[in-house]
Amino acid sequence: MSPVLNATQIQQFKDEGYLLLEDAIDASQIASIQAQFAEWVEESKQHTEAYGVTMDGRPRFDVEVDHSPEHPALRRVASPTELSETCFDIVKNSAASQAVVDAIGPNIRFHHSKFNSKLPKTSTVVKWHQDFTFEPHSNDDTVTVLVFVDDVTLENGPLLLAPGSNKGELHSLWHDGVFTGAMSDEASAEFEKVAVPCVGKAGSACLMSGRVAHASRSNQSDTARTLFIYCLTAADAFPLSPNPLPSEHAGLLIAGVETGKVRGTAFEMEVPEVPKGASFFTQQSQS
Ligand SMILES: O=C(O)CCC(=O)C(=O)O
Repeated sequence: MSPVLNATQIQQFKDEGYLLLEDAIDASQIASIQAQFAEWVEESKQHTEAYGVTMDGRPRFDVEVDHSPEHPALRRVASPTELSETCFDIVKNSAASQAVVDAIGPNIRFHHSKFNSKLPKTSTVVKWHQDFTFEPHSNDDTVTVLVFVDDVTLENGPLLLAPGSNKGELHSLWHDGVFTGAMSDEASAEFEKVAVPCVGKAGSACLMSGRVAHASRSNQSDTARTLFIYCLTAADAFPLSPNPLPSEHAGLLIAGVETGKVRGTAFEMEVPEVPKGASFFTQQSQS
């Protein structure tokens, strides 16, 4: 595929730690994953707690505490590239993935994938964190791609980003000996002051540096906010801790070539806790 980012966009990604890309995914692929997600929501109505199983034995589908058949709150599907050809295809072949190649390529590897959903009027929130401190690598060329499966609006719990925080410190997710998956209240309050919402039409994608601080509030609107999220890394960024969302596709080269090299950047951080529950929402509920 030819490059999709120009030099200004690449610089913006480097400076601010994120970039919104419109029309990053084909309309037919979005329609397909909307239909797939709707089926999973129907299925979730038969469950009262996390269900299904992924390759490490943890549940694949996770529901919020306010989930019920009348008010479904399916909040997470783990490793959907194993379930959906369309998801796998988006990872291997989309303008969103090409943009990652443009930003940190040419050699790019798949790390993990998931859906995060906030169905209408559900309580799911994401506390302030950086992805890198959940999934450290030998260097920080790691990018999370958040595909908008629905239109994301100011009302339905958009991603909030702290521009430029990718250049700052790696904030601890450990507090009083507990891995809470969230930054301290003090750091979170500082990021709240500068938070920028990332909104756009279904089919857009937000590229987010693994180091940028982000969060999101609950969806109190009548429209769903579902994201298909996947993480890509430079091929020479080697994982330093177990994959929190292992899958049969982890480590797959999706662009470029194997170089047989590992590259390091200097940083210091605490080793994350491998999740025991269905998702990081369980870890964040401990803070
Ligand atoms: O679903 C969200 O709003 C946030 C997603 C997120 O925090 C992540 O992908 O790391």
